[in-house]
Amino acid sequence: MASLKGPGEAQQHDGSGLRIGIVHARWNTTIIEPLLAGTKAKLLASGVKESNIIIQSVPGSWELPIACSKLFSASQVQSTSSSSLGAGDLLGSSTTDLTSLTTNSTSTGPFDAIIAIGVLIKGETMHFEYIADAVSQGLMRVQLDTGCPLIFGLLTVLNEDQAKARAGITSGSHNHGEDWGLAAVELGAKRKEWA
Ligand code: DLZ
Repeated sequence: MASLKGPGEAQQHDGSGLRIGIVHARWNTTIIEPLLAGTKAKLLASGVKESNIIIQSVPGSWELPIACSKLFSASQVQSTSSSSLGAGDLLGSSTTDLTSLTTNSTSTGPFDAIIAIGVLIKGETMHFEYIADAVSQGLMRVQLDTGCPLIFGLLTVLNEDQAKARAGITSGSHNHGEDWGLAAVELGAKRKEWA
């Protein structure tokens, strides 16, 4: 029986003309890694070219809103930027920094969607609540300010088991990164229709 949860059946969207940015945090790397892999797998399966997937990393989830904002601006501005967020993604090939975004990248032009990926695991203090709230609000603000769909790939979980169950690591569990990849393609394609 189909699960109550999840985005439901959606029509397939063609990602072949899309340019997608991914910004991921490095905190909780063992969870981030499969989420990133699941995201990328669905982008590629939807026809997004590998050269059109640009991956950036930041230390933690707190940095996701500013990085998404800067990544989008850099993709719009064709002049050379001297800033760098210190890239170093977990999957290798398409990692870039903001300088190469406008100079060396195999694809250019503004992103059709950006996916922000982070994993916040609740600890003993109020840290989790503050970061979860601020990052959620920040990502929504970037999305509305830029008009670029920003996919919310932020897990806010109470413990490591919950995180693993959402990264497809535990047996029978679903990798939420796959949903984020599909959402980016759907919103990227719709954004072109809405333009
Ligand atoms: C400091 C911190 C803590 C305690 N926990 C997490 C977490 O569970 N997930 C995450 O993505 N980042 C965490 N961070 C790091 C902050 O997001 C941020 O990178 C630092 O406070 C530096 O600004």
